[in-house]
Amino acid sequence: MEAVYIGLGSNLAEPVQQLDAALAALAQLPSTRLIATSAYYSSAPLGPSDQPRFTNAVAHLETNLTPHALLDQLQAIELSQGRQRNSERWGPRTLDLDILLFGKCIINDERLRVPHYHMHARPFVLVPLAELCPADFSLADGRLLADLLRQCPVDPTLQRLHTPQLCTT
Ligand code: A4P
Ligand code: MG
Repeated sequence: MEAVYIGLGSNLAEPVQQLDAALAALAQLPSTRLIATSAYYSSAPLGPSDQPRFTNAVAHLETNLTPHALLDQLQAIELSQGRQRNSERWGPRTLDLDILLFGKCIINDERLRVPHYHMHARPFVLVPLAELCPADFSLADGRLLADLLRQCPVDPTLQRLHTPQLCTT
């Protein structure tokens, strides 16, 4: 089993409920266990500012799926929750599921970049991820999560919300 961390984000159609439903779906994935979830966090949108605030969280899974099979499953969950892909970069969405880390794998192909390419600069990813990881946790490329957190600009809009009930099977 590989330890995998998934970033969840939503800013449309009741974001908290979108994340609740997504966690329930992650808990049902084949050959996969939902181990833990971070608290939910609210923050101002990164990118176009004429869109609602985002709710974000990170989930820790263990899986026997391959990275690409997991991506297929995540995209199916996004679609089942009304995700519409359009051309606007960083635009609003009902649900975004990103593979942040997949064990110690480094992947760079046309479908997948892991570790996720923007995670090192995003407090709404690093802060919830750090809730789930030991203090000396390092990424596949050797960077320490604690160093990334220190170097990341502070987001004054980031607010911690509640911790969701863990919905394991
Ligand atoms: N892809 C490559 N690597 C990965 C990966 N590690 N995990 C590919 C998931 N997918 C990956 O994704 C486009 C393609 O990326 C996929 O087909 C997959 O093959 P997408 O979900 O269709 O597009 P996207 O989410 O719009 O792109 P991107 O770059 O992931 O968007 P971001 O960077 O997630 O930005 N502000 C706040 N506060 N909180 C947010 O969560 N999110 C965004 C979206 C903007 N502003 C935000 C937030
Ligand atoms: Mg995405």
